[in-house]
Amino acid sequence: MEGFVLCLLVVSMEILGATAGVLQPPAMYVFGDSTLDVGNNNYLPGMNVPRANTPYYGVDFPGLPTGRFSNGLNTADFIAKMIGFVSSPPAYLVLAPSSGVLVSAARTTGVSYASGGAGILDSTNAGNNIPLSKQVHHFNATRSKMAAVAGSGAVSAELSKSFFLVGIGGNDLSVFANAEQARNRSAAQQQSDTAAFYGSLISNYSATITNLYALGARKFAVINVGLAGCLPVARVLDAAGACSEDRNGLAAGFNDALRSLLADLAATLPGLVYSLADSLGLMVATFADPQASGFTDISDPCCGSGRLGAEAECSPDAALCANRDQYYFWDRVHPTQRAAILRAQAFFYDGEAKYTTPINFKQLVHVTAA
Ligand SMILES: *[C@@H]1O[C@H](CO)[C@@H](O)[C@H](O)[C@H]1NC(C)=O
Ligand SMILES: *[C@@H]1O[C@H](CO)[C@@H](O)[C@H](O)[C@H]1NC(C)=O
Ligand SMILES: CC(=O)N[C@H]1CO[C@H](CO)[C@@H](O)[C@@H]1O
Repeated sequence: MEGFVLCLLVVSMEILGATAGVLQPPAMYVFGDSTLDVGNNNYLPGMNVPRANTPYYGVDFPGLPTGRFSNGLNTADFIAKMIGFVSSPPAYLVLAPSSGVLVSAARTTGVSYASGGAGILDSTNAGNNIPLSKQVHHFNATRSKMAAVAGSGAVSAELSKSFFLVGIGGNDLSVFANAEQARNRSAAQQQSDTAAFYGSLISNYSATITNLYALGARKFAVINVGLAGCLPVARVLDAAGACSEDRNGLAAGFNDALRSLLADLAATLPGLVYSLADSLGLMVATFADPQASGFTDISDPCCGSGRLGAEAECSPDAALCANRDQYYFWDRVHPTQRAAILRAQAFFYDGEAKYTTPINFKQLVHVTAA
Protein backbone atom coordinates (compact mmCIF):
# COMPACT_ATOMS: atom_id res chain seq x y z
CA MET A 1 0.00 0.00 0.00
CA GLU A 2 2.77 2.42 0.92
CA GLY A 3 4.55 1.60 -2.31
CA PHE A 4 1.35 2.30 -4.18
CA VAL A 5 0.88 5.69 -2.47
CA LEU A 6 4.50 6.63 -3.11
CA CYS A 7 4.16 5.64 -6.71
CA LEU A 8 1.01 7.75 -7.08
CA LEU A 9 2.82 10.66 -5.46
CA VAL A 10 5.74 10.42 -7.85
CA VAL A 11 3.41 10.19 -10.81
CA SER A 12 1.33 13.17 -9.68
CA MET A 13 4.46 15.22 -9.02
CA GLU A 14 5.67 14.49 -12.52
CA ILE A 15 2.34 15.57 -13.92
CA LEU A 16 2.46 18.72 -11.79
CA GLY A 17 5.99 19.41 -12.93
CA ALA A 18 4.88 19.22 -16.53
CA THR A 19 1.72 21.28 -16.21
CA ALA A 20 2.99 23.85 -13.71
CA GLY A 21 5.70 24.69 -16.22
CA VAL A 22 8.73 24.18 -13.99
CA LEU A 23 10.90 23.79 -17.04
CA GLN A 24 8.46 25.11 -19.58
CA PRO A 25 9.13 28.44 -21.29
CA PRO A 26 6.54 31.13 -20.55
CA ALA A 27 5.22 31.04 -24.10
CA MET A 28 5.78 29.98 -27.70
CA TYR A 29 5.56 32.27 -30.73
CA VAL A 30 5.20 30.82 -34.22
CA PHE A 31 6.16 32.42 -37.56
CA GLY A 32 5.92 30.75 -40.95
CA ASP A 33 3.75 29.17 -43.61
CA SER A 34 1.04 26.52 -44.01
CA THR A 35 3.16 23.84 -42.34
CA LEU A 36 2.62 25.77 -39.06
CA ASP A 37 -0.59 27.81 -39.67
CA VAL A 38 -3.36 26.99 -37.19
CA GLY A 39 -6.08 29.13 -38.74
CA ASN A 40 -4.87 32.66 -39.46
CA ASN A 41 -5.83 32.38 -43.12
CA ASN A 42 -9.47 31.73 -42.24
CA TYR A 43 -9.59 35.38 -41.17
CA LEU A 44 -8.00 36.87 -44.29
CA PRO A 45 -10.28 38.29 -46.98
CA GLY A 46 -10.00 37.24 -50.63
CA MET A 47 -10.94 34.41 -52.96
CA ASN A 48 -7.37 33.26 -53.54
CA VAL A 49 -6.29 32.92 -49.94
CA PRO A 50 -5.34 29.28 -49.28
CA ARG A 51 -7.60 27.97 -46.51
CA ALA A 52 -7.98 24.58 -44.89
CA ASN A 53 -11.57 25.23 -43.90
CA THR A 54 -13.41 22.44 -45.72
CA PRO A 55 -13.50 18.65 -45.31
CA TYR A 56 -11.41 16.54 -45.35
CA TYR A 57 -9.07 18.81 -43.43
CA GLY A 58 -9.22 17.88 -39.75
CA VAL A 59 -10.94 14.55 -40.52
CA ASP A 60 -8.90 12.68 -37.91
CA PHE A 61 -8.68 15.45 -35.35
CA PRO A 62 -10.84 17.00 -34.15
CA GLY A 63 -13.15 15.66 -36.87
CA LEU A 64 -13.79 18.98 -38.59
CA PRO A 65 -11.58 21.59 -40.28
CA THR A 66 -9.57 23.88 -37.96
CA GLY A 67 -7.55 25.84 -40.51
CA ARG A 68 -4.64 23.41 -40.20
CA PHE A 69 -3.38 22.01 -43.51
CA SER A 70 -3.50 18.46 -42.13
CA ASN A 71 -5.84 15.59 -41.37
CA GLY A 72 -5.24 16.45 -37.71
CA LEU A 73 -2.59 18.35 -35.82
CA ASN A 74 0.46 19.88 -37.47
CA THR A 75 4.18 20.15 -36.66
CA ALA A 76 3.70 23.29 -34.51
CA ASP A 77 1.11 21.46 -32.39
CA PHE A 78 3.37 18.50 -31.73
CA ILE A 79 6.37 20.67 -30.87
CA ALA A 80 4.13 22.64 -28.49
CA LYS A 81 2.95 19.39 -26.84
CA MET A 82 6.53 18.21 -26.41
CA ILE A 83 7.37 21.48 -24.65
CA GLY A 84 4.39 21.00 -22.31
CA PHE A 85 1.62 23.06 -23.89
CA VAL A 86 -1.74 21.58 -24.91
CA SER A 87 -1.25 22.39 -28.60
CA SER A 88 0.06 25.20 -30.82
CA PRO A 89 -0.64 28.68 -29.50
CA PRO A 90 -3.79 30.19 -31.07
CA ALA A 91 -3.86 32.11 -34.34
CA TYR A 92 -3.16 35.84 -33.98
CA LEU A 93 -6.19 36.86 -36.03
CA VAL A 94 -8.47 34.97 -33.64
CA LEU A 95 -7.02 36.86 -30.66
CA ALA A 96 -6.36 40.29 -32.15
CA PRO A 97 -9.90 41.75 -31.97
CA SER A 98 -9.59 41.90 -28.16
CA SER A 99 -6.49 43.43 -26.61
CA GLY A 100 -7.22 41.69 -23.30
CA VAL A 101 -7.58 38.28 -24.90
CA LEU A 102 -4.45 38.81 -27.01
CA VAL A 103 -2.27 39.88 -24.07
CA SER A 104 -3.51 37.09 -21.84
CA ALA A 105 -2.88 34.42 -24.51
CA ALA A 106 0.47 35.95 -25.44
CA ARG A 107 1.69 35.74 -21.83
CA THR A 108 0.39 32.25 -20.99
CA THR A 109 0.67 30.19 -24.18
CA GLY A 110 1.96 32.48 -26.92
CA VAL A 111 0.65 33.39 -30.35
CA SER A 112 0.86 31.90 -33.84
CA TYR A 113 1.43 34.37 -36.67
CA ALA A 114 1.97 31.66 -39.33
CA SER A 115 0.02 31.96 -42.56
CA GLY A 116 -0.49 29.47 -45.40
CA GLY A 117 1.16 30.57 -48.65
CA ALA A 118 3.44 33.07 -46.86
CA GLY A 119 6.99 33.69 -47.94
CA ILE A 120 10.20 35.20 -46.68
CA LEU A 121 9.68 37.72 -49.48
CA ASP A 122 6.66 40.02 -49.38
CA SER A 123 6.20 39.39 -53.09
CA THR A 124 5.56 35.64 -52.64
CA ASN A 125 1.86 34.97 -53.29
CA ALA A 126 1.36 38.67 -52.48
CA GLY A 127 -2.07 39.69 -51.24
CA ASN A 128 -3.11 36.17 -50.29
CA ASN A 129 -1.32 35.61 -47.00
CA ILE A 130 0.47 37.34 -44.13
CA PRO A 131 4.09 37.65 -45.31
CA LEU A 132 6.90 37.14 -42.80
CA SER A 133 7.60 40.87 -42.43
CA LYS A 134 3.96 41.45 -41.50
CA GLN A 135 4.00 38.53 -39.06
CA VAL A 136 6.88 40.28 -37.27
CA HIS A 137 4.90 43.51 -37.38
CA HIS A 138 1.98 41.70 -35.69
CA PHE A 139 4.36 40.39 -33.04
CA ASN A 140 5.63 43.92 -32.45
CA ALA A 141 2.03 45.10 -31.94
CA THR A 142 1.45 42.18 -29.54
CA ARG A 143 4.57 43.05 -27.58
CA SER A 144 3.51 46.70 -27.22
CA LYS A 145 0.18 45.59 -25.76
CA MET A 146 1.90 43.14 -23.41
CA ALA A 147 4.26 45.91 -22.26
CA ALA A 148 1.37 48.29 -21.63
CA VAL A 149 -0.06 45.74 -19.19
CA ALA A 150 3.02 44.20 -17.60
CA GLY A 151 5.81 46.70 -18.24
CA SER A 152 8.53 46.43 -20.83
CA GLY A 153 11.13 44.93 -18.48
CA ALA A 154 8.89 42.07 -17.36
CA VAL A 155 7.89 41.35 -20.95
CA SER A 156 11.52 41.30 -22.08
CA ALA A 157 12.31 38.79 -19.34
CA GLU A 158 9.40 36.56 -20.42
CA LEU A 159 10.31 36.78 -24.08
CA SER A 160 13.97 35.95 -23.46
CA LYS A 161 12.86 32.57 -22.05
CA SER A 162 10.18 31.94 -24.67
CA PHE A 163 10.39 29.63 -27.67
CA PHE A 164 10.37 31.25 -31.12
CA LEU A 165 9.53 28.74 -33.85
CA VAL A 166 10.16 29.79 -37.46
CA GLY A 167 9.51 27.65 -40.55
CA ILE A 168 9.27 29.32 -43.96
CA GLY A 169 10.83 29.41 -47.43
CA GLY A 170 9.06 26.62 -49.34
CA ASN A 171 6.61 29.01 -50.99
CA ASP A 172 9.37 31.40 -52.09
CA LEU A 173 11.22 28.48 -53.69
CA SER A 174 8.17 27.20 -55.46
CA VAL A 175 7.19 30.62 -56.85
CA PHE A 176 10.79 31.23 -57.99
CA ALA A 177 11.11 27.78 -59.63
CA ASN A 178 7.80 28.15 -61.47
CA ALA A 179 8.84 31.59 -62.76
CA GLU A 180 12.24 30.35 -63.92
CA GLN A 181 10.63 27.44 -65.71
CA ALA A 182 8.23 29.78 -67.50
CA ARG A 183 11.04 32.17 -68.49
CA ASN A 184 13.11 29.44 -70.20
CA ARG A 185 16.42 30.77 -68.88
CA SER A 186 19.83 29.44 -69.91
CA ALA A 187 21.91 27.56 -67.34
CA ALA A 188 24.16 30.58 -66.78
CA GLN A 189 21.20 32.91 -66.39
CA GLN A 190 19.59 30.50 -63.95
CA GLN A 191 22.74 30.45 -61.88
CA SER A 192 22.81 34.21 -61.55
CA ASP A 193 19.04 34.41 -60.93
CA THR A 194 19.43 31.83 -58.15
CA ALA A 195 22.32 33.69 -56.52
CA ALA A 196 20.29 36.91 -56.50
CA PHE A 197 17.25 35.03 -55.17
CA TYR A 198 19.23 33.49 -52.28
CA GLY A 199 20.64 36.94 -51.54
CA SER A 200 17.21 38.48 -51.02
CA LEU A 201 15.91 35.50 -49.05
CA ILE A 202 18.86 35.55 -46.66
CA SER A 203 18.80 39.32 -46.30
CA ASN A 204 15.09 39.24 -45.40
CA TYR A 205 15.52 36.25 -43.09
CA SER A 206 18.36 38.06 -41.37
CA ALA A 207 16.18 41.15 -40.91
CA THR A 208 13.42 38.98 -39.45
CA ILE A 209 15.62 37.34 -36.82
CA THR A 210 17.33 40.64 -36.00
CA ASN A 211 13.97 42.41 -35.57
CA LEU A 212 12.61 39.64 -33.34
CA TYR A 213 15.83 39.81 -31.32
CA ALA A 214 15.44 43.58 -30.96
CA LEU A 215 11.94 42.93 -29.60
CA GLY A 216 13.29 40.52 -26.97
CA ALA A 217 13.40 37.08 -28.61
CA ARG A 218 16.47 35.00 -27.74
CA LYS A 219 15.61 31.32 -28.37
CA PHE A 220 15.05 30.45 -32.01
CA ALA A 221 13.94 27.06 -33.34
CA VAL A 222 14.23 27.27 -37.12
CA ILE A 223 13.02 24.62 -39.58
CA ASN A 224 14.70 24.58 -42.99
CA VAL A 225 13.05 23.86 -46.35
CA GLY A 226 12.28 20.22 -47.20
CA LEU A 227 12.52 18.25 -50.44
CA ALA A 228 10.57 20.81 -52.47
CA GLY A 229 11.01 18.77 -55.65
CA CYS A 230 9.35 15.66 -54.19
CA LEU A 231 6.09 17.34 -53.18
CA PRO A 232 3.27 15.89 -55.29
CA VAL A 233 2.59 19.41 -56.59
CA ALA A 234 6.14 19.49 -58.02
CA ARG A 235 6.22 15.89 -59.28
CA VAL A 236 3.02 16.36 -61.26
CA LEU A 237 4.91 18.87 -63.46
CA ASP A 238 7.14 16.01 -64.65
CA ALA A 239 5.81 13.72 -67.39
CA ALA A 240 7.07 10.65 -65.53
CA GLY A 241 6.08 12.00 -62.10
CA ALA A 242 9.69 12.06 -60.92
CA CYS A 243 11.01 14.35 -58.19
CA SER A 244 12.46 17.60 -59.54
CA GLU A 245 16.16 17.46 -58.78
CA ASP A 246 16.37 21.16 -59.67
CA ARG A 247 13.91 22.06 -56.92
CA ASN A 248 15.56 19.74 -54.42
CA GLY A 249 18.91 21.36 -55.25
CA LEU A 250 17.39 24.82 -54.92
CA ALA A 251 16.18 23.88 -51.42
CA ALA A 252 19.55 22.41 -50.42
CA GLY A 253 21.36 25.58 -51.55
CA PHE A 254 19.01 27.77 -49.55
CA ASN A 255 19.44 25.53 -46.50
CA ASP A 256 23.23 25.89 -46.70
CA ALA A 257 22.88 29.68 -46.73
CA LEU A 258 20.41 29.57 -43.84
CA ARG A 259 22.83 27.48 -41.77
CA SER A 260 25.59 30.06 -42.28
CA LEU A 261 23.23 32.91 -41.53
CA LEU A 262 22.21 31.48 -38.15
CA ALA A 263 25.81 30.78 -37.16
CA ASP A 264 26.70 34.38 -38.10
CA LEU A 265 23.77 35.86 -36.18
CA ALA A 266 24.57 33.80 -33.07
CA ALA A 267 28.13 35.11 -33.22
CA THR A 268 27.04 38.74 -33.45
CA LEU A 269 23.86 38.99 -31.35
CA PRO A 270 24.74 38.42 -27.66
CA GLY A 271 22.55 35.83 -25.93
CA LEU A 272 20.94 34.51 -29.13
CA VAL A 273 20.65 30.72 -29.08
CA TYR A 274 19.17 28.56 -31.81
CA SER A 275 18.42 25.10 -33.03
CA LEU A 276 18.26 24.59 -36.79
CA ALA A 277 16.11 21.59 -37.83
CA ASP A 278 16.90 19.75 -41.04
CA SER A 279 13.54 19.05 -42.65
CA LEU A 280 15.27 18.16 -45.92
CA GLY A 281 17.63 15.64 -44.33
CA LEU A 282 14.77 14.02 -42.44
CA MET A 283 12.73 13.66 -45.65
CA VAL A 284 15.69 12.11 -47.47
CA ALA A 285 16.12 9.54 -44.67
CA THR A 286 12.39 8.85 -44.40
CA PHE A 287 11.96 8.35 -48.14
CA ALA A 288 15.01 6.08 -48.32
CA ASP A 289 13.36 3.66 -45.89
CA PRO A 290 9.65 4.50 -45.60
CA GLN A 291 8.69 1.28 -43.81
CA ALA A 292 11.03 2.07 -40.93
CA SER A 293 8.67 4.98 -40.19
CA GLY A 294 5.51 2.98 -40.93
CA PHE A 295 4.78 4.57 -44.32
CA THR A 296 3.56 2.50 -47.25
CA ASP A 297 3.05 5.52 -49.52
CA ILE A 298 5.50 8.43 -49.71
CA SER A 299 4.47 9.86 -53.07
CA ASP A 300 0.67 10.15 -53.36
CA PRO A 301 -1.44 12.63 -51.43
CA CYS A 302 -3.95 10.90 -49.17
CA CYS A 303 -6.51 13.52 -50.20
CA GLY A 304 -6.43 14.88 -53.73
CA SER A 305 -7.55 14.38 -57.29
CA GLY A 306 -6.35 14.30 -60.89
CA ARG A 307 -3.03 12.89 -62.06
CA LEU A 308 -0.91 11.70 -59.09
CA GLY A 309 -3.73 13.05 -56.91
CA ALA A 310 -1.91 16.33 -57.27
CA GLU A 311 -3.89 18.38 -59.75
CA ALA A 312 -6.31 19.74 -57.17
CA GLU A 313 -6.50 20.67 -53.52
CA CYS A 314 -7.94 18.35 -50.95
CA SER A 315 -11.68 19.10 -50.96
CA PRO A 316 -14.98 17.39 -50.20
CA ASP A 317 -14.96 16.09 -53.80
CA ALA A 318 -11.45 14.62 -53.62
CA ALA A 319 -10.56 10.99 -53.06
CA LEU A 320 -9.63 10.25 -49.44
CA CYS A 321 -7.35 7.37 -48.48
CA ALA A 322 -8.38 5.08 -45.63
CA ASN A 323 -5.03 4.27 -44.03
CA ARG A 324 -3.95 7.84 -43.40
CA ASP A 325 -1.16 7.02 -40.96
CA GLN A 326 0.60 5.11 -43.73
CA TYR A 327 0.78 8.12 -46.06
CA TYR A 328 3.53 10.71 -45.86
CA PHE A 329 1.56 13.36 -47.79
CA TRP A 330 -1.85 14.49 -46.61
CA ASP A 331 -2.55 16.73 -49.61
CA ARG A 332 -0.37 17.71 -52.56
CA VAL A 333 1.88 19.90 -50.40
CA HIS A 334 1.55 19.00 -46.71
CA PRO A 335 2.53 16.09 -44.50
CA THR A 336 -0.06 13.96 -42.73
CA GLN A 337 -0.55 14.26 -38.99
CA ARG A 338 1.55 11.09 -38.65
CA ALA A 339 4.41 12.61 -40.67
CA ALA A 340 4.11 15.80 -38.60
CA ILE A 341 4.54 13.98 -35.30
CA LEU A 342 7.62 12.20 -36.63
CA ARG A 343 9.05 15.55 -37.72
CA ALA A 344 8.44 17.07 -34.31
CA GLN A 345 9.98 14.04 -32.56
CA ALA A 346 13.07 14.13 -34.78
CA PHE A 347 13.63 17.83 -34.13
CA PHE A 348 12.76 17.79 -30.43
CA TYR A 349 14.48 14.67 -29.16
CA ASP A 350 17.24 14.25 -31.76
CA GLY A 351 19.87 12.52 -29.67
CA GLU A 352 22.69 12.23 -32.17
CA ALA A 353 22.63 15.68 -33.76
CA LYS A 354 21.32 14.03 -36.91
CA TYR A 355 18.54 16.45 -37.75
CA THR A 356 19.34 19.48 -35.60
CA THR A 357 22.32 21.76 -35.19
CA PRO A 358 24.00 22.78 -32.90
CA ILE A 359 21.44 21.57 -30.30
CA ASN A 360 17.99 19.98 -30.50
CA PHE A 361 14.68 21.72 -29.69
CA LYS A 362 14.51 20.17 -26.23
CA GLN A 363 17.94 21.50 -25.33
CA LEU A 364 16.86 24.89 -26.67
CA VAL A 365 13.90 24.85 -24.27
CA HIS A 366 16.20 24.19 -21.31
CA VAL A 367 19.19 26.35 -22.18
CA THR A 368 19.49 29.49 -20.08
CA ALA A 369 19.69 32.44 -22.43
CA ALA A 370 22.36 34.93 -21.34
C1 LIG B 1 14.13 27.98 -74.72
O1 LIG B 1 15.32 28.67 -75.14
C2 LIG B 1 16.11 27.97 -76.08
C3 LIG B 1 17.37 28.77 -76.39
O2 LIG B 1 17.71 29.64 -75.36
C4 LIG B 1 15.29 27.73 -77.35
O3 LIG B 1 16.05 26.97 -78.27
C5 LIG B 1 14.01 26.98 -76.98
O4 LIG B 1 13.19 26.89 -78.14
C6 LIG B 1 13.24 27.72 -75.89
N1 LIG B 1 12.08 26.93 -75.48
C7 LIG B 1 10.89 27.47 -75.26
C8 LIG B 1 9.80 26.50 -74.84
O5 LIG B 1 10.65 28.63 -75.40
C1 LIG C 1 8.10 48.08 -33.34
O1 LIG C 1 7.12 49.08 -33.42
C2 LIG C 1 7.57 50.36 -32.97
C3 LIG C 1 6.36 51.28 -32.92
O2 LIG C 1 5.65 51.27 -34.13
C4 LIG C 1 8.67 50.84 -33.91
O3 LIG C 1 9.14 52.10 -33.50
C5 LIG C 1 9.82 49.83 -33.88
O4 LIG C 1 10.80 50.18 -34.82
C6 LIG C 1 9.31 48.43 -34.20
N1 LIG C 1 10.40 47.50 -33.95
C7 LIG C 1 10.74 46.53 -34.80
C8 LIG C 1 11.91 45.72 -34.43
O5 LIG C 1 10.11 46.29 -35.81
C1 LIG D 1 11.47 41.46 -42.57
C2 LIG D 1 11.90 42.32 -43.70
O1 LIG D 1 12.81 43.09 -43.59
N1 LIG D 1 11.23 42.15 -44.82
C3 LIG D 1 11.57 42.90 -46.02
C4 LIG D 1 11.91 41.96 -47.14
O2 LIG D 1 12.23 42.70 -48.26
C5 LIG D 1 11.21 43.53 -48.75
C6 LIG D 1 11.72 44.20 -49.98
O3 LIG D 1 12.16 43.25 -50.88
C7 LIG D 1 10.79 44.53 -47.70
O4 LIG D 1 9.69 45.26 -48.14
C8 LIG D 1 10.42 43.77 -46.45
O5 LIG D 1 10.09 44.66 -45.42
